Amino acid sequence: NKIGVIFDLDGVIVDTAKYHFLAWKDLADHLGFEFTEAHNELLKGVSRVRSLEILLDIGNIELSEEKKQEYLVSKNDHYLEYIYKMGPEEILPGANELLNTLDALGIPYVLGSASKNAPLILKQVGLFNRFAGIVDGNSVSKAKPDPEVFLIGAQKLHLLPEQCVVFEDAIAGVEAANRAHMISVGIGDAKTLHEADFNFNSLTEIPDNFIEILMRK
Ligand code: B16
Ligand code: MG
Repeated sequence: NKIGVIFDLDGVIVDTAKYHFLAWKDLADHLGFEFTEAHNELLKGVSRVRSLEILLDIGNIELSEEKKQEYLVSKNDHYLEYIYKMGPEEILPGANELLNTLDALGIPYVLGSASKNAPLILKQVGLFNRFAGIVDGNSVSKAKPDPEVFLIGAQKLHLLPEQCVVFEDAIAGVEAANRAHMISVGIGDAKTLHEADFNFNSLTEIPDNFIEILMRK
């Protein structure tokens, strides 16, 4: 049977969460409150605007729209300083191997990320040209857990949602895939991502024949 794959970016292909953390923490420092790695978990898979709202809630801070816009820009500028230092060595273990397997089987794949920086990040790590399409934070009007990002991904794959397999590391992303009626594969803690159809701790733990088994379903 025909299938296609949609990959989340942060937490599946690369770990940019650590750079988001550094940039958000810097803003929290500036605003005078503590922002921890545990807090950062709440921002995974969430849009930039929503991330700022969550951060301000943590610090119990209210800002004008104008100030918020200013901080969104400065946070992203700071974040991009880290992104411009990224290279292919930052591709997460197992990702290249999985893409090679998909290529060998002739299975198309696209990106489905909340990040507006997704094309740049893929270029930095040398994967931009491998994807058949990119759906990112610039192409959607509704953020995950809304299924929009993955439904556009299915269109780019020329496949029905039921024929799409989504690799996700965030709860909101798994929920978006499920709401889109796609096959959801959770990458990370299985307890956290228990709503996924399949769970693996990392891409390296996916069995060699996993994709072929999905094709037979
Ligand atoms: P940006 P993903 C998400 O990427 C990140 O997990 C999330 O922490 C971030 O806020 C969001 O992208 C937006 O990123 O500020 O670059 O537009 O996991 O959906 O690939
Ligand atoms: Mg993610």
